[in-house]
Amino acid sequence: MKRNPSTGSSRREKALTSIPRCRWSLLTSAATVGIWLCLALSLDASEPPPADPRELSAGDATVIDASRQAFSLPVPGLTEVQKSAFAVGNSFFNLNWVAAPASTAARDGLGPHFNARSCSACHLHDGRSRPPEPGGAMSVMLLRVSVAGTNAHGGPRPHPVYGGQIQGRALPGVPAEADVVVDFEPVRGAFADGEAFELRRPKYSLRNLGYGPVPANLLTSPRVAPAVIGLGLLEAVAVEHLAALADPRDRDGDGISGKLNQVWNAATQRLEPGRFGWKAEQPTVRQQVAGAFNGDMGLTTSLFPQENHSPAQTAATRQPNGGSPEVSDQILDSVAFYSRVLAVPARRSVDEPLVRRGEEIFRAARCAACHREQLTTGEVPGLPQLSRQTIRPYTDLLLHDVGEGLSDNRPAFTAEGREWRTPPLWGIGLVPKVNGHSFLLHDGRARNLTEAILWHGGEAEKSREVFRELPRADREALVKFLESL
Ligand code: HEC
Ligand code: HEC
Ligand SMILES: [Ca+2]
Ligand SMILES: [Ca+2]
Ligand SMILES: [Ca+2]
Repeated sequence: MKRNPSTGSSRREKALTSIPRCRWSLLTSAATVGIWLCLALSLDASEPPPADPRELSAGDATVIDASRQAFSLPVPGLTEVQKSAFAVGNSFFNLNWVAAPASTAARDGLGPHFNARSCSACHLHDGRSRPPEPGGAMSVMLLRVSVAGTNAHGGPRPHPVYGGQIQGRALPGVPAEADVVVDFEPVRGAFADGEAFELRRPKYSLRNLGYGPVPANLLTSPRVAPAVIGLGLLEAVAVEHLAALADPRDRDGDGISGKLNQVWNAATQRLEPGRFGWKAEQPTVRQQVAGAFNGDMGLTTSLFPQENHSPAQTAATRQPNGGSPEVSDQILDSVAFYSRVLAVPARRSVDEPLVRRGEEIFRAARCAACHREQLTTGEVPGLPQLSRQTIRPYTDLLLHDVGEGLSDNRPAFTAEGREWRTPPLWGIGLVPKVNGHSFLLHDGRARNLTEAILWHGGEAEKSREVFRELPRADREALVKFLESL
């Protein structure tokens, strides 16, 4: 099969950088022989199976797998030490944490307030979660809350009692904060060819409030859990590269702006560009993971040493904890490592005529102005397979105004209500296989790809209109293209 000459040469460089970790070169005293053997071996080992370069969504960090496990595989070529860190991370990602005190001190400290007992409860198979059935309460997605104003770092200002997130579950003897019930109202429209469609707009209500009423003007932001693939690569794109894609004042007048969020990094104690989460509110994977331990599971880390309850939640403050912190740095780091090195599955059906037609439409409709087809990663120490890769994530990691219809009216650092981070589209076609559903967008309101596109407004309104005006066959081609990602 055809091979991209540029990936060929970067592979050679990568093989060279991985020599020091090669057992062969350590075992042999004839260094040069060892190096050449090692080079041959590592070339062999790190080379992905032959594939069309367009299928390699994540360069050397791509895996060829379209099964239910497609999001759960490590990037190829991890060292033995890295493989064991991955295995530890994997087990703590899937583990059900328990209340303290427990005989198993390494995994106690859950709650008192929490949304789920494990990471994988929401990120099932390292994938994506879904909204409840109409009229049901959230269980694998969450509601961020805040009040007007900002905190000391310019981020959302937590509600004085309920904090920054509603936790719907609690340990025995502690009130849960609330059930977040979701209802939908229909939004009707039609394609230009006359075919009607119906979208659904979610409405949220808080029931069974455990700590008193909330103000009517409480700011809320519902979020489903995104898939956890390719994050080490997204973390490795140089800030300058992203900044060069940004056009906050739309100087080039194409109707698309795009800006980096500037968020608080709790480790460096500085404002830094945000990359992770639906509003790019987290600067690093590690902080996102520590935030999840804390906010979603009630587990403290060295990064976030305070439990997630407020002083007013007295029943919660009286609960025993699972150590200080409850999650050791070693466990935090292994779960963060795991979350960074989950690979991206290769594309499928790239040469099918319908898929290729869809790809042309994707470009012609200027979807790629935000869902950028290619980015390049910088250097990641110890991980040559993430370094200097040409990746096809279909995101620019920038915030865009996508219209009032999608607004949560809740600012988060520099992100306004209507602004969301362009989500990566790699792997999106495998969500039904991995997670058994096709719900999309930050709150899972879209029931399929077509509905997701139809919700685009604001800077993406022109793109949406191009889609709405397409003949049916072309709309299907665009969807087929997205399904091939
Ligand atoms: C209650 C459901 C839930 C649980 C439990 C949960 N997450 Fe998440 N996860 C989410 C949501 C929702 C988001 C998006 C957050 C946002 O937009 O602010 C997210 C985002 C992420 C991201 C960033 C993905 C991206 O593309 O930006 C990572 C990494 C992540 N979670 C890892 C974890 C880990 C590790 C754990 C366990 C320690 C965990 N999550 C537990 C719901 C959950
Ligand atoms: C102005 C930037 C922009 C343009 C142009 C744009 N998008 Fe998006 N897209 C976004 C943002 C931001 C979101 C997330 C919105 C949300 O979740 O509320 C999104 C979400 C999506 C999603 C759902 C992703 C997920 O993980 O749930 C799909 C699919 C998608 N876009 C496809 C397209 C297609 C196809 C086009 C062209 C017809 C397009 N987009 C044009 C910015 C853009
Ligand atoms: Ca705890
Ligand atoms: Ca709370
Ligand atoms: Ca512009």
